[in-house]
Amino acid sequence: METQYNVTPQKLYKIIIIGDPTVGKTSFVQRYIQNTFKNDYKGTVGVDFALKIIKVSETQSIRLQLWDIAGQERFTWMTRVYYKDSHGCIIMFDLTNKNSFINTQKWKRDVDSKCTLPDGRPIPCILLANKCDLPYRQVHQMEIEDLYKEHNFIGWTETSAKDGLMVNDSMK
Ligand code: G3D
Ligand code: MG
Repeated sequence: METQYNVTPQKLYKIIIIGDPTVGKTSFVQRYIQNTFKNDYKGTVGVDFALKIIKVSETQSIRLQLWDIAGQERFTWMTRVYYKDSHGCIIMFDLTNKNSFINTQKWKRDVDSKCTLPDGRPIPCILLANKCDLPYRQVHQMEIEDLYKEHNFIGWTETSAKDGLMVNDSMK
């Protein structure tokens, strides 16, 4: 929510990250916010928040609030609450897990059916193909290209939360 009483108003953008369990959502957020990759934490429960302040010009910065669905990766009434008032959405899958790719369509439909921008347009969604550092892929570039177009994502890219590949670039 945007605070009305801030002395130096900075726009706050709520960005949600969704996708099947274990595709790398939490790792991605950690990489982006702290530039670390940890192997040892265990799946969190509930919702995790992370905040990043981004300088967009000499005089202007914005606040990105990242919502990590953290262990609630099911389609329930809960997701509606989680999606509410978001400005942008990251839908992630794991390149080595075909099912997680197929399910990105469900995630997209779930967002679009439950939530829009205030003006009624769909929440802009980017599609991230994570774990591109791993050799054995189950999803081919052509399939991603087709799905991204057909389901009106604003873009897609391969990422590696592990190696920090395309993490900052995709967020920009
Ligand atoms: P989630 O939040 O979507 O459920 P996590 O996913 O961030 O918890 O990551 C799930 C597992 O995938 C973790 O492995 C994590 O280390 C691994 N992972 C995340 N991103 C990458 C990546 O880009 N490359 C590779 N190779 N692995 C990744 P563990 O073994 O800890 O369960
Ligand atoms: Mg997680």
